[in-house]
Amino acid sequence: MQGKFITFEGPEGGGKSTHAKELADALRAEGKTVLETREPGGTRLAELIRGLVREEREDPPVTRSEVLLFLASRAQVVANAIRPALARGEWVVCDRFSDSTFAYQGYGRGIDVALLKDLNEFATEGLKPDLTILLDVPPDVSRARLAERQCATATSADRIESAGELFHRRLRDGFLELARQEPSRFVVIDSSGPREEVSRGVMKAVDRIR
Ligand code: Z5A
Repeated sequence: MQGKFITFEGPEGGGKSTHAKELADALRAEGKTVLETREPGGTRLAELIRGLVREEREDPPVTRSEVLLFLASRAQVVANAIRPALARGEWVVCDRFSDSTFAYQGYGRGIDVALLKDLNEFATEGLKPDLTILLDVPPDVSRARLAERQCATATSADRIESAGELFHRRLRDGFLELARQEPSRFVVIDSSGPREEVSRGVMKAVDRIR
């Protein structure tokens, strides 16, 4: 039996990592085998690519390289981790996936979204999530949560987090547009409210694919 594939998407600070982990733990508590992974990353080579795209550097990737790096990371994690887990009948919970490319590099950076969808089809060999949970937060909430975290962990914003206000508005609108285009795959949850409420929304969304 083929497993189930769930992705978390949305702007930074929406709680994707928090809720992906919580969901994976809840599914394990039900006795399911769960692969918890993330993008970019999820395999050794893909984690190396993650470092390349996120760090501040003197020669940052131009937008076209950025696209290809994210897609290279995705091709690795799909072929070497996600597809094998699904074939074993496991549940896969992934923190970001294809919709992040459409939102960040497409709506955010201005690359043609239709072209990105074709390139993504090549990288994933057409793999699509059974369910995508979009944790939606407005840019001011996103900024406040990131600032709080940076303060608590004494870190600074990475290369993508530091993009300007307009970029972050286009990004959020882009995610919402993607959700409007595929209502049967997406569930949009307002993630600016209390954590427990978001958790309940996530579990309700997952009931759709059980
Ligand atoms: N990227 C791309 O451009 N193209 C692509 O194709 C892909 C990715 C796949 C990955 O960074 C970067 O790569 C990302 C997109 C780009 N750009 N940036 N920047 P990442 O994976 O390291 O970071 P992220 O995905 O943006 O995650 P994040 O910043 O860690 O946010 P999050 O995972 O959504 O949130 P969190 O870590 O669970 O929570 C953030 C904080 O808010 C934390 O302190 C929580 O305790 C708090 N939190 C969470 N929920 C709540 C609620 N409900 N109330 C109050 N506080 C909360």
